Amino acid sequence: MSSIMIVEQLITKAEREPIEAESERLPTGAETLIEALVYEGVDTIFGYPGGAVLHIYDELWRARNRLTHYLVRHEQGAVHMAEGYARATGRVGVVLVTSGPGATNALTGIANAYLDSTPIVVITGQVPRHLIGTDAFQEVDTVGITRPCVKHNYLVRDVRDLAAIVREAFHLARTGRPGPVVIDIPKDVSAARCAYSRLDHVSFPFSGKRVTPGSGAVSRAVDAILKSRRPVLYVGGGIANSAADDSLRRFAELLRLPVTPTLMGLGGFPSAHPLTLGMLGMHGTYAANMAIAESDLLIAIGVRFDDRVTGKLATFAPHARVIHVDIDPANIGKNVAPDLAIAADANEALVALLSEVITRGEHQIESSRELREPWWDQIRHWQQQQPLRFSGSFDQIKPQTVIRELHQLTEGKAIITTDVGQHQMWAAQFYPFTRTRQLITSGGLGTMGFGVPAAIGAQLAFRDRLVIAVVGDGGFQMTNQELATAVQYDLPVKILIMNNGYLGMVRQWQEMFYDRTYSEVDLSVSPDFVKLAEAYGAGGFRATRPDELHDVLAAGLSHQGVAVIDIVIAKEENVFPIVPAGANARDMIVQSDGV
Ligand SMILES: Cc1ncc(C[n+]2csc(CCOP(=O)(O)OP(=O)(O)O)c2C)c(N)n1
Repeated sequence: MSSIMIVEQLITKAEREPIEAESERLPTGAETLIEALVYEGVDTIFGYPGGAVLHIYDELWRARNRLTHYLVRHEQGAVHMAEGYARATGRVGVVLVTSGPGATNALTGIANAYLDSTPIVVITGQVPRHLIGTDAFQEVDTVGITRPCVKHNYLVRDVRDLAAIVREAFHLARTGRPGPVVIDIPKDVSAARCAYSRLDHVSFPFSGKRVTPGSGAVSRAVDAILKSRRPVLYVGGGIANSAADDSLRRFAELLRLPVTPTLMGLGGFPSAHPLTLGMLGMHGTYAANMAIAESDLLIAIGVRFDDRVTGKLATFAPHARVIHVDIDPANIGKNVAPDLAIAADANEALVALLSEVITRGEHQIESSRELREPWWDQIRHWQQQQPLRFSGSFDQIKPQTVIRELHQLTEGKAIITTDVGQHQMWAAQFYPFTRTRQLITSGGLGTMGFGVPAAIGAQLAFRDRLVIAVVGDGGFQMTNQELATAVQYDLPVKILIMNNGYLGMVRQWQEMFYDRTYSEVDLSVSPDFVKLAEAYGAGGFRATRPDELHDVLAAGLSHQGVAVIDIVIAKEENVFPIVPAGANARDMIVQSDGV
């Protein structure tokens, strides 16, 4: 937040023109907002109307040929759709909701976007200025309640600031470490008239400035990397955000460095590449976690040392020196103090590292590779010793099989969104993602209910691609009303419910760490998901036996419209490996009895 505050103080406001409130010829705040959005290239808005945004909705109707509004069924869905759209495309997702409950319903999505560095702009209505602070109908302090989970937010007090604020908001959302920006517009401001500022005249002192890596730091990093015997490249969501996947692959291949992605980093490095160790962290692979535990040098790029990755910080990578590359200086040293920090865009840093390595010459590169041959022997040993595995079953559908089957049927090409829970981890482990923006999941906040609306947003961006939401029976019931949105706009998402009749991930923890006391995790009373799908006008499919799985999945995936595929899986299957919360990699539990 701190760097943004500085930006705010230095931002040059748009040239203001005198208010002429009486003049009917001048545009209203609502019109100004629409023009400013169009100027930013926005053609898609997810939203839900209400009293405080009626002027804006009225104007939106007139602008419907230029801006398409998608009416959701709950404001949380609107924000997740905007996130899905932004994560699939790299563009800024846009949301419009009303004051009070509209804003509070949007809050979960805003926090989700903040933790996953997703660029969105959320426009909220507010009560008229003279009623602010009076506990007026549908009044909440939106700026106050969103402050801790936005990159920046605004209460627009003067219609003359509106155009400049919109420009600034988009700039902030998409630059540096991307994130959510909220613009709160009182109803009377959206009605007030003024000549809007010439949008192309708004300037930002930092807009042309790129955060480039310092050559001294790059050179020291290359020294350390070339000399290291047990290095690991630990990469996260920053790879997708800075389109650094090509540079990352070239860098890893040149020095033959092992790579482990976080959940958010999956796809940033091809999952089937011989240099990948698979995901690290709580449900990471044995090889990835052991490599971190034994590493002498962590090259951390676009990551934030999240506790689901590090476990107990004091024992995380105990022998490693750390190089941390991050575009957000506030992220560096937040959890782990690095030995060397490079505050820069991940791609620029990788390009600089790559060219520095090349200048060192063939000989140094070759001897550095040779230095690490024993390290690769050790890694291959771990991989053979404990690969990701699970036992098959003749009478129950195993969730890991479902994901493998899904991978085969989609030829590994689908965009996959997920909810949060066991199914999310199985998708991460068993669907080999090959490119950035292919997996869209709620990593930081861990928001159940994310998967379905995020899939709708991604499908809207790519109408011809196969977009599949892999969800649990719990999370699905948090946002399944958005089936109506998908059907209304003919967005043919496929929803794969991994139905275990439980809040599976919580049940697993209760089984493993609370003596099998299954407290309040039973979801055996749930709707018939096939009938529910049909009630919404979607296709409904169900498999309960292993011999049905292939055909049911294939039929559901090739269904023309929206489809819900209910797969009844083994109820008490667990996700392995697991590093218990707060433990370290060496405490990893790799399999359960009988598996
Ligand atoms: C909104 C929200 N509430 C609670 C949780 C805590 N939580 C994490 S996983 C989980 C269980 C999810 O169950 P389900 O959606 O059925 O997926 P499964 O784990 O069975 O695959 C819960 C309750 C959460 N992540 N998000």
